[in-house]
Amino acid sequence: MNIAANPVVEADQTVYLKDYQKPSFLVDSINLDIQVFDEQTYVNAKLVMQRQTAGDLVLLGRDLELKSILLNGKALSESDYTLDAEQLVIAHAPDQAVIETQVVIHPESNTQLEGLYQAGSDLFVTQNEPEGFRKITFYPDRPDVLSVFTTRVEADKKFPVLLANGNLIEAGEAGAGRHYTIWQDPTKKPSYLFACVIGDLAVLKDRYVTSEGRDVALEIYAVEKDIPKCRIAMEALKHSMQWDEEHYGRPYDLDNYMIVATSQFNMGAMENKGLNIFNTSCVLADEEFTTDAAIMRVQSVIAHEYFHNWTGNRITCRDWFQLCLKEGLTVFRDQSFSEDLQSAAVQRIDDVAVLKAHQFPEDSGPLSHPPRPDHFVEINNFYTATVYEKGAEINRMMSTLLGKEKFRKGTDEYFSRHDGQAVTVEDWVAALTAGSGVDLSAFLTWYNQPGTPKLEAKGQYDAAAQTYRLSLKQSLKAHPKYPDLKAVPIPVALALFNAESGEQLILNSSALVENAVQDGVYLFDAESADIEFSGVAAKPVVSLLRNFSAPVDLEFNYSDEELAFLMQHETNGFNQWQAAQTLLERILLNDHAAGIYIQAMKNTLPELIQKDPLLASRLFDVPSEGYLGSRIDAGYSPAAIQEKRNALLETLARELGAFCKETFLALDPDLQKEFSQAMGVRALKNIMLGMMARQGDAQAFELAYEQYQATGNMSERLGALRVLVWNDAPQAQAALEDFYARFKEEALSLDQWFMVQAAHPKASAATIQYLTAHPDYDLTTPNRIRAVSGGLNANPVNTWSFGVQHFIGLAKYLDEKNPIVGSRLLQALSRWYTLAEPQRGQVKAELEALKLQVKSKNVSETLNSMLNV
Ligand code: B3K
Ligand code: ZN
Repeated sequence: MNIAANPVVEADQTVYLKDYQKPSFLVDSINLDIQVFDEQTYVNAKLVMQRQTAGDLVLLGRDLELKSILLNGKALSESDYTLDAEQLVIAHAPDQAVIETQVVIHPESNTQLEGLYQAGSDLFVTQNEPEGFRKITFYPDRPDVLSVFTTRVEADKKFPVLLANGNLIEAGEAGAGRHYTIWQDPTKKPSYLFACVIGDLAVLKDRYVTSEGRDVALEIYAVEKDIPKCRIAMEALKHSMQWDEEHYGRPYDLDNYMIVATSQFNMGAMENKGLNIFNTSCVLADEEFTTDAAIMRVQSVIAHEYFHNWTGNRITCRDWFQLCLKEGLTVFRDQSFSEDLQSAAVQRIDDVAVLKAHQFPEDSGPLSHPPRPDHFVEINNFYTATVYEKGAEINRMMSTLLGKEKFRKGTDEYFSRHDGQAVTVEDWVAALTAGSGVDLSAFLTWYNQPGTPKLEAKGQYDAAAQTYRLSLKQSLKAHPKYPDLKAVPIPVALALFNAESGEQLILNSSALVENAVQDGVYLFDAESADIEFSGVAAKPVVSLLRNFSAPVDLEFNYSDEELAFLMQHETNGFNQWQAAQTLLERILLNDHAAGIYIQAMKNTLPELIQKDPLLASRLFDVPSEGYLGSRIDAGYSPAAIQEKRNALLETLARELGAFCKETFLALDPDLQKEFSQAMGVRALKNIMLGMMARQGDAQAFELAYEQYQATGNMSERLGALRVLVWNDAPQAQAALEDFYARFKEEALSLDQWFMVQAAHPKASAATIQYLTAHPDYDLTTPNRIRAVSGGLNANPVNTWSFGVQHFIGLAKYLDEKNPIVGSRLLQALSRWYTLAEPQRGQVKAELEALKLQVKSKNVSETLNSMLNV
């Protein structure tokens, strides 16, 4: 009857936070009947609705073929409602309205991976956050409409697994070789948390008994051959359940928890109530097939989605502007969980490295937005580093300020006030304030304005008075859309050290939150302030922003010697690493000499390698070319940065070469008891191999090839493969062929084969052409696209030459096929305006030409913002 056409981009489709209005109708219950056939799927829905405020009854729907609609049992004709590409509106609906619709949808040809879609020949899954449910049926598809879902799923018996959220209440035959199940979810939830799965999958089962005595059935579904790779995820799930009970007092609330793995997924995973759907990359973990980093990521994403059960599902967002309410808090929770799994310092280092490499550049460029944006065109474009990672930092700051106990009182208050509700960032901060007894309302400013604050600090020692004075100043770069930027509260964690002995001093200052202690925090909430420390017998070395206590850009004129001192004596591992990073950045961007860093490494490493090999490995992190580029706002030359960085790597290899070889030969990951330690040893050995190869050690390639062949561990195998391939070793081709033969049936491992070649520093347009024309390259699988594009983007010199065509071509293709992924990948070019001419003008012209060709809201909005500099 009616086919809603593809949405057309109109002049202004901007949605504003200030325009929020309550929905006029709520949904008490929904009964869904989903019948999947090869060529189409029938969806029948019955919504029991009640008026809440005056206004039309609005049902959102996209790409739905409407077969029939009934209101309170009476069929409606086309004149009874208005229907366009986005919604069906019934004016003057009665206060009690039972709506029954029948629609036809086409998951078998849904390439956007949103709504219900076919993911390979044996599987159908859903992805409904943020606005996918409207592609399944007509519904008030917004997070502030919570309802009880009962779902019947029917399909051919070639799909033995039929899942939906909640409890299985019925299953049976449906005739003609078909069967069905009926599921009821007792918890009221918004439609973005609805999920169903139809497929041929095997299952790994386990159980967990909650602190309340609830016996929960745990199930992870994957293709048969991947079931052994689900064990680490299962352990992580049980661990997460226990962790949330211990740290937040939150037990699980249903009788089952299911996870389904699919290789076709736009992002990492999705927290649908009781039925998570995961990208295989975030659930399959096995040392033979996946790297240590991937194993850590699996554990953290499992925890993240599980933690959403309370922060996101039981308490959800009132509207999508509040996305960071659930994401920022849940990321903070999963980061804290991961700090318990490995070296806590390294977890913090890795989290901050992501923040600095992605969020800081985002916040200083044309895609900058507040953690809680106040307008958008396409909400899918706002699943950003700012919403997630900066959002997490805001929560971390409040938790640092409150300390464990008060923060817990605050979160307890939040859960008891708002369980079952759809709320705002203001509600969260108010509950934390009420529970802890500490006014946190000033932190709302962090949520509402964009930009990374600059924190300038100066220190002055007065020998006669034995005082040390620290002067602080904060500022934000002017932003055209936010003229009214305010000072934000910045918790500054700090320490003073005796410059001679390296010992940490007791802090004496009435200004500190924690006074007369070794570990102090100062809450800096003005535009400028001075703090004085008394009883300081000699000029100290100060360490600022310990553990990265606030997401700010710190400027303090440390001498290189002081940074080297902190590398050796700081007891906070994060600041130890940060000191090394600052030193390296100065060497690379300001031409400082490398000698001090090298000496500090020689002094620090022998002991640290024994104590925390993972942290030791991170001290070798030389800031990436991409990160260095992001520190330059104009006249950026990727080639000049590459040259400098290579020169530094040569120097390091020369100066540390002997030490590296010795360490490589002495270390054995199999002698380590803890996973974190073994992972550190593997990381160190791979770095050492790289150094030896760069130094031209004749034995390096042999040792790498030996490691490649002898190991059964993916981190070791891939580490060796990288050294061989990136240095064009004689064994490189043989190793690549071997890797392909070994792993051609293992999609995640094969992604690494693509990535390693795309990330070759000397990759060319021909390399990318070869990879994207390879029979295993697959434009319907985001993981594979990301493997090549991400690899290519590891070398900015390549990104900004032949890479431009690659990313523009992809954006053009994905604009129609999968705009969520297309928009995301295009952001690789978002810092085009910082390039030196003529590159700047060339890329700009390409982007402007692209703008005339794209149609999706996703890609158009991103392009418009990118070009608006
Ligand atoms: N909430 C989902 C993200 C959905 C993204 C939609 N484009 C995963 C997560 O953050 O847990
Ligand atoms: Zn999340």
